[in-house]
Amino acid sequence: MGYVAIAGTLQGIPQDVITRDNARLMEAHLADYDALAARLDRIGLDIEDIVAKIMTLEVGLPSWGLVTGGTRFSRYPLAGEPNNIFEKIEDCAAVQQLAGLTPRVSLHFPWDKADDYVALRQYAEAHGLGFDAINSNTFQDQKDQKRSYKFGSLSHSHPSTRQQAVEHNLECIDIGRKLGSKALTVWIGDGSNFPGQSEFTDSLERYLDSMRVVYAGLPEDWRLLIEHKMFEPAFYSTVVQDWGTSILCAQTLGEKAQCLVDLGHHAQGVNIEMIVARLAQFGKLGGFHFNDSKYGDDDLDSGSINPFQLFLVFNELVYAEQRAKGNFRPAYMMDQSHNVTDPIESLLNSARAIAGAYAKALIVDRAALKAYQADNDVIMAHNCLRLAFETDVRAALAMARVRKGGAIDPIACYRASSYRALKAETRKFDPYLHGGIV
Ligand SMILES: [Mn+2]
Repeated sequence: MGYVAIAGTLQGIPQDVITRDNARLMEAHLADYDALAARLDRIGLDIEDIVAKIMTLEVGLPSWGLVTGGTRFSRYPLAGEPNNIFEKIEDCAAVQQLAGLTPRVSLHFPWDKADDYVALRQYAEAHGLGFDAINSNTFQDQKDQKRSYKFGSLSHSHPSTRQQAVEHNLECIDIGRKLGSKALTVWIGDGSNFPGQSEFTDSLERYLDSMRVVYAGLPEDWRLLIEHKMFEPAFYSTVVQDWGTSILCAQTLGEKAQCLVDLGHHAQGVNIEMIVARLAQFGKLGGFHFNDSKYGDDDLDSGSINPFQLFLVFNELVYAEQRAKGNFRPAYMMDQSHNVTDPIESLLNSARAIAGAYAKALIVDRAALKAYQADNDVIMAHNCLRLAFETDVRAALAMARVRKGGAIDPIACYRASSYRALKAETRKFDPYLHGGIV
């Protein structure tokens, strides 16, 4: 294989590139850090505590997000993009090296199928990576598949199609066990395009019957994450359309079943942070798919459209974390489609946006907020959140990255490494090959 072993790990971005780029920026970074430390000190916070917390944040990378995405119109692939799961792992390792908070990869089957999962696990571990939730796929037909998912999968009207979809999910669990994963995420495209096409109640009943079999196949320490989505590909009704149906299903199935919130899967104007609070309050917040959107399920980079919403989501997560006293570990993952950017650069930006929202939520003065709320001092309660949101926390994020061996400016460092251009020399490239989510 074409990788070079450095200090026991296989590095995609040469260490000397990171060291050189950090040296170039270090003086300004330390000045910014000291200024932020002084600012936080004035409101009774120790910047070291904040940095230590940021360093605990872990967000999974989506294997399908390393390849250029596309729309139903077209896809414009990038020279040097990965062609298989091993090359995707290499790119994930580059993101992890620079960003320092993405130590796991979330796989999607059958897209990421490999001949030898023991070898895949060793390859990932050699790159300093583990595996997050496994995603099943019963929203597409695969070559040589016996029954079509055109009219649904786990909720299909025909028992043989449901059985096929159940078996695929059980196979995903089996693969996940070999890889050291601890969760299965199930999103189905099942629904209807026309009133009268299917019975809402019957199709949900069939879905639950199928999911009971999948649930029974879970190892003891696994979770089953149910991902809801309001519409698309079905445009009239969707079987698991919102968090209400999701939590009902999770409660029906049992303790290991929890809800996964994808930020792009809600109606415009829905208060997503409130959904997060509700799911956390009742112990059913299992995980996240971070992304951003302007119109629908746009899968844009986290924090690129509505960073205030991302902050408000983390404000609820931090509150839930504090209430739960250590018993709160939702699986944080990204789910994005990078159509016009280099996927690695988008993932680096997203990692920074997610960590930034978390850091800002950490510096909310919760005691003051509670007091303002109790006094119905609306402006000051609101300003309590605004003050945290408007604080520039970039120096704290950079310090967390540097202490993990990462970059002060991840994208500048990535570009300095010429990583993509070097990959373009060795990876095969077919501009007409369609892959990823299109
Ligand atoms: Mn998703």
